[in-house]
Amino acid sequence: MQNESIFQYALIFCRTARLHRRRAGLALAKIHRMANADLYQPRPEHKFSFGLWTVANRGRDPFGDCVRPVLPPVEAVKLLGEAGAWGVNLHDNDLVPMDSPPAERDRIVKAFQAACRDHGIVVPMATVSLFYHPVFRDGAFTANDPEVRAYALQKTMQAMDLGAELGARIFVLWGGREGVETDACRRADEAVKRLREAVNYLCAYNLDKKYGFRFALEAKPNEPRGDIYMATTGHYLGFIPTLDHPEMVGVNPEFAHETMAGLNFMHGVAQAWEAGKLFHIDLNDQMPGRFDQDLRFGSANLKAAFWLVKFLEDAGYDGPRHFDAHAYRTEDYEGVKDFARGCMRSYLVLKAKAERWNADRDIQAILAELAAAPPSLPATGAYSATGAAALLRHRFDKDAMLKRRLPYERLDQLTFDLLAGIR
Ligand code: GCO
Ligand code: MN
Ligand code: MN
Repeated sequence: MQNESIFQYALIFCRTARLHRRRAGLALAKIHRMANADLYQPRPEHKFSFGLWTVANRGRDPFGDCVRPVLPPVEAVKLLGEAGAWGVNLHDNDLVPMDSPPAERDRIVKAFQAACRDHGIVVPMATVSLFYHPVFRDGAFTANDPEVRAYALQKTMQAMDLGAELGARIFVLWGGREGVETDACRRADEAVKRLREAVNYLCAYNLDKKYGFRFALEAKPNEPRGDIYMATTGHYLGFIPTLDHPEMVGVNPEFAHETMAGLNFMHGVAQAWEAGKLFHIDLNDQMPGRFDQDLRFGSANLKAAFWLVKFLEDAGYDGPRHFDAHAYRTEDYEGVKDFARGCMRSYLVLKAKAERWNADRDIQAILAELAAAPPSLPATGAYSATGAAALLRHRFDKDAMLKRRLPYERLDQLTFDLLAGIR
């Protein structure tokens, strides 16, 4: 009898304990979920920004008309505020229609500034449309018509005035029309000279007006032109040191653009960073070999997006993380909000994964092994005559060198497992 009641008591105890364990487990999972939700929640310090032209994109393409109604700039700012973004960027004519009378311009700007204040949104970057109006059909700064070139300068100076008024400190120049369908139209080095002249002029205007802009030049290989002169970020990195004020000018690499050119985007970003020239960045996604897709960040090339985020975070890049992408043509504006939230969320998920990667013992052990050097190896950091003599004397044991393992297969699989969420 006594044994039975002890047994029953034990049974009840076990059941209660199980229940508690389950409850504790559920509570833990909830805490975990909440912590993660917070981790993936965009905050101002993440500096997530979107172009007005991205969330207000109406889904028109060369084959089909708009699928979404006009989204006025103040509405776009509201949408971004609700989605949790930090900043909004704009072309001059995203906000102020071309040739608006001054009073109308000022009214539009005031209303926009009020919307930014209401929704806690800043304007970190401004740019200029030198591609939309048909007058730029042969380019802007590189056009053959000197009147078009002068007009492009005037339009850019006015866009700088607007950007400065809105508090922007970065000015992006994207020469989408600076290119050719036929090289019969001009010498390609003449185009480089014209571009240099224009950027020099704008730098001088920046100094004259004391705007304090940093220019960020954005490359693209093609689209809308058959070929665009400054095809890659690397082209611009070669061009910048030839300017009158190279310190004032950097780059704005875009994921889609380098991917369209078949390049490794992160490598271009890393070179720009290393040169102190990563003034801005355009994040989106793109399948290689396709038209310019401007997909949601991280949606097409998960691994490439991971290496990029890891690079930016490890390097300590603290500029804006700008999404130059747009929602699928199938979406309404609720879907556009999902798109904007998705860009930021994916970045933050990959940022958390990068932290995990850096803390992973197995990964770190492999990296440490890879970096190890034999103590007898002569130093080659800086040249000296004695150091060079020691290096010339040194006998390299190539057999031993070949025996050192390079476990990149394992390293990559560990990365895959980590990204797939099973590590
Ligand atoms: C594109 C470009 C543009 C520029 C923008 C800023 O492929 O259309 O990426 O979106 O980034 O014009 O200058
Ligand atoms: Mn683009
Ligand atoms: Mn861009």
